[in-house]
Amino acid sequence: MATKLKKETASDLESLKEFKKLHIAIVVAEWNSSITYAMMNGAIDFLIAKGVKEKNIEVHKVPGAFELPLGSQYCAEKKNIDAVIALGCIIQGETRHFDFICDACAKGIMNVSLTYNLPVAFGVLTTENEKQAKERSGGKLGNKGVEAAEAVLKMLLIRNSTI
Ligand code: DLZ
Repeated sequence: MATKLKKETASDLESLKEFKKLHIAIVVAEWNSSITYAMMNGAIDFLIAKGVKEKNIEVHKVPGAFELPLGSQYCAEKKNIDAVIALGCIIQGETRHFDFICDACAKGIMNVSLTYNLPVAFGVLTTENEKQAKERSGGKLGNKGVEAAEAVLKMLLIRNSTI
């Protein structure tokens, strides 16, 4: 059975010792790894800063963003996992690959989240080029890996304030 948090409001992220009990899985795509690993490092640092224990954060690598839904499902099936953070970076190329991968990835991750009733963050950049991706993975526009990590913590708080 996954850990139960005490009831807290979603805006109360600063001071939650309950985060120490959480087990979080990060599923990260190896495609565009200079980007996705920067997102992963941002997510890990954020979780630890909020009180999640490093030993309770597990990282699983999948080949590309197309594999993120199944990788997330493998993690969601594990009874001790409280939330999953899926991280990827899909960069527009010359073919229609981009559209198919984005679409499959987004729908697949949402399916896992709803099927397993578990927060599964969509930390996937869908950019026109590498420059835009760099700006969003620790550059001037922040780090979407951090935002994905924040999203799952907030969803766990929302879950515990509604049940
Ligand atoms: C094939 C492919 C392409 C063209 N582009 C990307 C990308 O920008 N980002 C990404 O994460 N993965 C890409 N892939 C790989 C697919 O996600 C997938 O790994 C392969 O099609 C094998 O199923």
